[in-house]
Amino acid sequence: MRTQVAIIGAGPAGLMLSHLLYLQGIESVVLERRSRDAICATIRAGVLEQGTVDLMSEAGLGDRMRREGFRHEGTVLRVGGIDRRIDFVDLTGGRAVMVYAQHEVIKDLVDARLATGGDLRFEVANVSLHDLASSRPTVRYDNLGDHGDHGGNGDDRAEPQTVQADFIVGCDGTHGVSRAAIASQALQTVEHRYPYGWLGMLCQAPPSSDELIYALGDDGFALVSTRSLHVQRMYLQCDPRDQPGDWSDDRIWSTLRARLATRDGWQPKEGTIFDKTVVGMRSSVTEPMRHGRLFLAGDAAHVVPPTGAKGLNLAMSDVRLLSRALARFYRHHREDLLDAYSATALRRVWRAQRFSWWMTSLLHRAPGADAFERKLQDAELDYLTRSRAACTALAENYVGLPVGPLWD
Ligand code: FAS
Ligand code: PHB
Repeated sequence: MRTQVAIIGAGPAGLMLSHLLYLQGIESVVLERRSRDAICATIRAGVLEQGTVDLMSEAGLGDRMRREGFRHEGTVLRVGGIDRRIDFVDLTGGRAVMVYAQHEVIKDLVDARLATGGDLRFEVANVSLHDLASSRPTVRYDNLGDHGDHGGNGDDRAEPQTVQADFIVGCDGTHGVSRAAIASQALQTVEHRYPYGWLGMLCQAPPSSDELIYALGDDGFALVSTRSLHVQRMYLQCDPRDQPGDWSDDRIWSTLRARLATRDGWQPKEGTIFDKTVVGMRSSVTEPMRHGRLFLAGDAAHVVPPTGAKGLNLAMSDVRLLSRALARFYRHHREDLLDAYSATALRRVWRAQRFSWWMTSLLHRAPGADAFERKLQDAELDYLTRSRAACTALAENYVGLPVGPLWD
């Protein structure tokens, strides 16, 4: 079977790329190892930066996001029980963020792709990439699912399949096969691990706040986010080796109350916790993001700690760039943007890495930090909460640096 672009992975990167290529009249096949239900139920990110909101709208995917998402024009930093509001709109000339869960974005993208005849193949296995240096790279895989009703080619034989493409794009996340298909000597991966993780939970409760609260208490970080008027998302710093079972509901709520306490007695609105996960924290970047006819996008190429809410948004900015480059290739037979993709994407990736590392280091208590490091952290927080310039730097990175000549 032949196509123009073979995409590995139906996460935000793979699905948005497939949709953007469709809008440019470029055909693609998306190969996903999990089921449609599984990817639509994966609880992950929650914040769309301005550029992602604009991309969703421009791509005709913004209706439900605008109806069911929450535009947040600022956020609250709570340090030592004292609040400092970061006013995004004032500090960035009108830019803001949208709180709209990643799995909702996935649902919108899957619906849009299937409604426009997109070739999404779920529950594939044993994906392998071949002939990446040639002009006819191929992907081999086994069908495990029934593709008859998932917009595939209706061929649900359980035998090895081969897709020949002009290009392959690895959107298969941090544990995918695409990056591994590139010889290690052709890549450089740098990584930084943090000495803490996040316990994330979902609970049935009303919102505790109109805006997100990023809090630093004496013993660590806490974050109050939201999913709807009835489901709330909260996180707290934990040991990266913790398991969800190490955190009883009582322990979660007592820790959140302590880290979010203010002098006027503020407390989170509690409710039934129905989902708990522990995620480790690391920063990782693989360079270059291209090898012959294979391109990498999203978590397949880079991972950031979730504090700055950049992971999903970086995936979207990668595929916005790549879709434009592929469109220029097919429309004008020019490869200049394809040749520039890796360097251009990596400039934005490293800006997001820097911001995510800075926000994470600032708002977590590092075990083993010495007295000087603690004092330095307090001084940085004190400067941030008193300086408009420092607040502007946080705001412009959090809402997302504008896309365009100035920044790319
Ligand atoms: P994804 O990992 O989302 O998607 C990759 C897809 O490829 C998956 O569907 C996978 O099943 C598929 N795949 C993998 N291997 C394959 C193979 N061999 N063959 C076929 N398919 C394959 N970011 C934030 O901004 N805020 C957060 O709060 C946040 N929380 C997170 C919590 C967790 C537990 C994790 C793991 C990540 C979190 N992230 C968060 C980051 C996350 O949102 C990613 O940045 C985002 O999903 C990146 O999207 P993709 O690059 O599409 O990768
Ligand atoms: C979320 O709502 O999942 C969320 C919000 C802000 C972050 C990270 C995660 O920085």
